[in-house]
Order: sequence, then C-alpha cells, then structure tokens
Amino acid sequence: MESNYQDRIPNNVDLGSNRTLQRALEHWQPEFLNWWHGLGPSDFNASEVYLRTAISVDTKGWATFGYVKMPEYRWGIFLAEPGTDRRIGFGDNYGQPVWQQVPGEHRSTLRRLIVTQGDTEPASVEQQRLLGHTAPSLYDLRNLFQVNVEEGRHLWAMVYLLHAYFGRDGREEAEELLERHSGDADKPRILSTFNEPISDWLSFYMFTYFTDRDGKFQLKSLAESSFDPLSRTCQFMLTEEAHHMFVGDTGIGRVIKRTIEVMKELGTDDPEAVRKAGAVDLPTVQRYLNFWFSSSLDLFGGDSSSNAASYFANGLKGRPDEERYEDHVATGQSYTLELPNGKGGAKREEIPMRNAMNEVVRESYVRDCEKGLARWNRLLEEAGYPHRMMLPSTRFRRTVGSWANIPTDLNGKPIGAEEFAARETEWLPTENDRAYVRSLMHGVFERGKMAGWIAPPERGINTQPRDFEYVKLP
Ligand code: BYC
Repeated sequence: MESNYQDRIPNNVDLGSNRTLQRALEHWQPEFLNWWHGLGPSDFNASEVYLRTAISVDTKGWATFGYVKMPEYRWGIFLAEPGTDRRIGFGDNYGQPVWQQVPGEHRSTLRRLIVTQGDTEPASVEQQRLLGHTAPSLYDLRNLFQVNVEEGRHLWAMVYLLHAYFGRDGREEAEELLERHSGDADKPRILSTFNEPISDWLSFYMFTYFTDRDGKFQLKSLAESSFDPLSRTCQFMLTEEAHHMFVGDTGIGRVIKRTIEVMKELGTDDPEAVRKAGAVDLPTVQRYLNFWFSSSLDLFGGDSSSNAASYFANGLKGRPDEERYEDHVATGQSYTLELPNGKGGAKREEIPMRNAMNEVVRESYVRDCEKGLARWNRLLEEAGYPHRMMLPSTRFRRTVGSWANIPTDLNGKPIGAEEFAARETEWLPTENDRAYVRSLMHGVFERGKMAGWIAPPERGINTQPRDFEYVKLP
C-alpha cells in the first residue's frame, strides 16, 4: 500500500482516487483544527515540539521525529497492510471471509462502536488541555503533546471510517464528535472516565497508565473485527498507543522513585514529612491509583452484557488476541460471575460465555495492570520499604455492572454506605490530597531541569539525551 504523505491529508488509503471522500474529509479538516485551537492544548501552539509523526505503516520506518508546531502536525490516515485472505476469527460466521464493506444488518451497531471509540480520543485531549502550563520538565511537556497529537490522529482514524463507510449518518456523527465535550453539562462525552477532569500530572500519569490501557484492550478487541477496515485501522493505532502507556508507567514509577529518595533523605516515611519535603506521599499515590483504576474498569461495560454477546456472535468485536483461545465460537461455554447477594456478601452465578465477554476482557486488563505495580513495588522493595502499591478489588467504587453503587472496601467486601462514607478519605483522593498535589504543579521549562516531586526519566526520547530541548518555547 502506497503512502501519500504529500497529500493535504497524508494517507495510505489512496484518498486521491475518491474525490467525494477526499472533499468531505477536507471539509472536516478545518473543523478539526478549529476544535484543536479551542479545546486542544492551551497556549503552546506556537512552540516547536520534538514530535513523532506517523508517515507509513512500514514496521521499520513508520514514523519520523522532528520539531513541529502542533497545529501543523500532519494528522494522517493509516491502516495496517491488508492480510491475504483474512477470515472471520470468531462468532457465528467463524471462517468466512472478512467484510470490506459494512453489512446492512450491522450498520448501526458498528457505527455506534466506532463513534464510542472515536469519542474518547478528542475527549482525552480536552481533559488534558491545561496540563502544559504545569509540566514538570520539557521532556514531560513533549510527551504530553505527543499523546495529544496522536489522540488527534486516532480521532482522524475513526472519522475516516465514518466518512468512508457510513454515508451521511457517518458524516453527521463525525461532526458530533467535535460537538460533545469532556465534562460538558449538556453534551458530555459518551463514556464516564472521559468526563473526569485531569488537572494535575499525577492524574495524567494514572490516566495514561490505566485508561489508555483500556484503549489498548478495546483496540485489540476491535482489531479482531470482521469489518476489515476497522480491524486494520485499530492495528495501526496500537503501534502509537504503546508510548502513551509507557508515559503513564514510567511517570508513576518516577513519582515513586522520587518519593523513595525523599523518604531516604528524611529517614522517615511519614506522609506529612514527605509532603513538607515537596514529594508525593505513597498513600496519596495509592488513592489516585484507586480512583483511576476503578473508573477505568467501568469502561469495559457490564459484566453480563447482551450487547457484548451480540458483538461477539456477529463478529463485530472479539477478544484481544483471539487466536490464543481454543474455541472461537464460545456457544457451549459458561462463565462464573461473582455477584452481590443483597445480604452483604457475594453469590456465584453461571452465565453464557458470550455474555461474559466484557468480564473476560476486563480480567486480562487487570492482569496487564498488575505488571506496572510489580515494577513499582520492586523499587520499594529494593529501597527496603515495606509499603506496596496494590490494585483494589474490581468491585470497589464501580458505577457500571453488577457491583455498581454497592459500597465495598478495597478488598471488595460489601460494607454499609455509612462505613464507606466514613472511610472514603482513606481510599480515594480527598480535597486536601488534590490541593496538595496541585500545589506541587509548577511548569519547569528550563532545559534538563526537573520538578522536585518526580525523578528524571532513565533515558530520553528517540536516543536523544535527557536534557535535549524537547520543546522550544517561543
Ligand atoms: N460510561 O452492555 P453494556 C481509548 C453504556 S479507551 C458510560 O454494559 P457494552 C482511549 C454502553 O455504551 C477505549 N456508559 O456495555 C483511552 C451501553 O450504552 P448503549 C474506548 C457506559 O455495550 C485513553 C450501556 O451502558 N473504546 O481508546 O457491552 C485516551 C450498556 O452497556 C459505560 C471503546 O470503548 C461507561 N463506562 O460495552 C484516549 C470501544 N460502560 O449502547 C483513548 C467501543 C457502558 O446501550 N465501545 N456504558 O446506549 C464498546 O465496545 C462498548 O461500547 C463498551 C460498553 C465496552 C464501552
């Protein structure tokens, strides 16, 4: 597949040969830029940022690095190479050829899935729009903007599908993707987590660790889709997504590393002392983690879901890495859920496997989240501290699924609403925590300098040194 990088909209979908589609997307482009100027990163549009830009899908050289002003970023449309004779990998139509067009009977469901995916991309940019002002270093500022422009490209990826395959409805949906806004009282973003404010960098790292990881799992599920253009676009999006989770993983690791240094210098792990010394105490890190992990768990949908069953049956959305499973049809199987029993405990209930697909994916997600915790806990262990970061139970603070609005402790034990209210400040960020974390947030824009609450990264970006001028401010 040839890449047309010189076109007004860079692409490898031969956009030039479809004038109507090209014109429709060129019409959407200024609306996107308007949105970027209004709700994208505030104030840094004149800065030269050392950014990675996707230029093709060639695994050896898919991106270039160089200084770019964000509004001049080349947001392109790139789909992974088509497979030869790709077949449907799961569900009732297992083994049949994949679809190059949208089957009429699945049109509205596929559109809904694509719109939901597309909605999260600009939402996250909106959530993060003010963070640039308080970046702990030029390295972090650059990473924030890298994440932001790539979420912009992921929006383009979904808008391309809507325009190319869903006619007028698709074009209308593409417009609405720019009309809903994160946290807006009248037109909020579709999924809950994408309406939460991200007003400090600890939240940003938690979001890129936990919420972008939901993105990874959802994109992997959609990469299995029988609708081949959706599958191929998600495959390529995953290439970029890895860096976003890296930013979260290393960001949280660097916060903990700095806290350990401060605890060592002080000779105490007392949270108040740590705060006085300008670092983030570990209980606060844990409370932020509890907040973002539980919020991100909701993004997988209900644990028993007829939607999920029909996505699977119809081949619209599979399980991540579907080829690892033995049975791709999953009709005769069941899954045991633990549900609240209404008496302060849990009961087990078997449901058909297809209805449990959200839970299956959520489970793999939780295993993946644990890897970061193991790394952060190794830092604590090596430094000789007994404290360990932990993931709360998947029942904790849920607003979607069987455990929605059932108060539990961090271990998932159901408790009374009064007990939850009394202990909430132990478990979730308090106003005081948030105010303290915000008080640490001051932009550090000198080359090679780092805010005092976070350790420097192990290495720079794209083999550049850590003190590279990652952003040239005007
Ligand atoms: N908030 O049958 P149910 C990313 C809705 S992140 C609000 O339980 P289903 C990224 C649900 O839509 C990945 N509403 O769930 C990360 C449904 O509404 P409708 C984004 C929710 O349908 C960082 C109803 O409740 N991609 O890429 O099996 C930065 C009953 O739903 C929520 C996708 O999500 C919630 N948390 O699964 C940038 C993939 N949860 O349809 C980007 C596409 C559920 O009855 N989306 N609902 O009106 C999907 O596959 C599914 O829509 C979901 C829900 C997995 C989200």
